[in-house]
Amino acid sequence: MDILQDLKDRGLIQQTTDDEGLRKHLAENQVTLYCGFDPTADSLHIGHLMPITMLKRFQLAGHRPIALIGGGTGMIGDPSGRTSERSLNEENVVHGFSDSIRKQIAGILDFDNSNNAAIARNNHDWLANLTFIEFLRDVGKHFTVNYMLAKDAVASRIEHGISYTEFSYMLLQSYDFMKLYEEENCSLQIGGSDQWGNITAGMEFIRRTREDEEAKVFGLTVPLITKADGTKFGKTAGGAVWLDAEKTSPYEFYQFWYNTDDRDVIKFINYFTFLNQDEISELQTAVDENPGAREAQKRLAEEMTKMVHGEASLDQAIKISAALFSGDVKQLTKEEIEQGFKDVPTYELEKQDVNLVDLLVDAKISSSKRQAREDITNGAIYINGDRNQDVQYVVSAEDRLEDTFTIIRRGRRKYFLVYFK
Ligand code: 383
Repeated sequence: MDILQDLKDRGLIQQTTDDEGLRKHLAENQVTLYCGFDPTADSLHIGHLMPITMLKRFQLAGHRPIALIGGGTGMIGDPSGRTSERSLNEENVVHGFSDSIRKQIAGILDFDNSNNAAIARNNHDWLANLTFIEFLRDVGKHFTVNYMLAKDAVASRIEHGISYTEFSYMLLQSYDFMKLYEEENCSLQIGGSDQWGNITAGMEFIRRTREDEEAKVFGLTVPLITKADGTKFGKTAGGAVWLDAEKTSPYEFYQFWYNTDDRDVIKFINYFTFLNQDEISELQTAVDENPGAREAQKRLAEEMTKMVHGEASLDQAIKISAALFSGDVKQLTKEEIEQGFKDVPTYELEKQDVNLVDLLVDAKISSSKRQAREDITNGAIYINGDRNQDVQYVVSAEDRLEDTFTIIRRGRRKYFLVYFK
């Protein structure tokens, strides 16, 4: 199997440093490759998923992936793709972030495989002990400032200024590549297209310091993800889509993928899932012939939620989605209600019986008492999924799911959550 061709067919390759050389290298060797992740937050987000699944694709093809946690580089801050200086985090904060990130990656790559187990390394292990004198003599001496200034990440920042700290970042990443080349026989670094400058700097460094043996190292980047409607990928009204279930619930995560535009869905399936081309062309037919059924979106959401959160969380996300769609919300558990109704207008009050008309007004579900009565008699009001047309109705303990929630729906889709404390 030609892995490079498979990746190309999926649109996963932006650039390689030497297409033919890399194809041959991969065909003839079990290649050790790496991608780095800086601990700049307590969780990775979906922008990191393409490189992670990329590592996994190589692993499935028999190669050996290294997830490099940037415990050292995370103390410095990569200027790549950024218009302004980063603020520095405390060392113990970076350590905490490193741990969380390592665990997230461990859930996706296979670390127990006997033939080509993935490994995790942390560049804090070697960068933290490097003295400044050593660094300047052994690393800095191999780079001209001219070369560094020409890199996009630096050039684009010159006008507004870049600290010496961030300016130096590419040297640290270069040192990592050299280190992993020496210690792990790692010959390929992958990353997003924002990493091209850092990856090629590392290759340059390896070549200069190991002139003796004509080092064979390669770089590969994945494309920036674009959307048909021109908006930024990976952002929702609520901000970034995180891999941490506490920050983005599995239901929200599922919904994010489910809401993919028809024009993007097949592209994303190629980018992110492990479905083969036959399965993908079937889904393409489904999009063409019956887009309303959203079969491709459903499959994408399922594959991604299962990969990141596991089967049980996927089942739950599907259950919540179905309940919200049909209106039949009574069978949801407390946790499921909390997940599914996180972004729904919520009204809190003490546990008590309350007149429905008053509740509709107080919770701002209806604009006035008169409107509330009209909504009720028109049959627009549902309590926990059941239509209620009684203007005298009193909402009581019986209407509290899990003794806590009353879910009110107005019309077909507008949900409100009443939270009895
Ligand atoms: C650190 C040390 C290395 C090699 C790489 C690094 C991290 C790298 C970086 N990467 C981004 C990050 O950490 O900043 N300098 O958030 C992102 N990556 C990957 C991919 C991506 C990049 O982790 O394009 C998106 O996910 O390369 O922005 O020795």
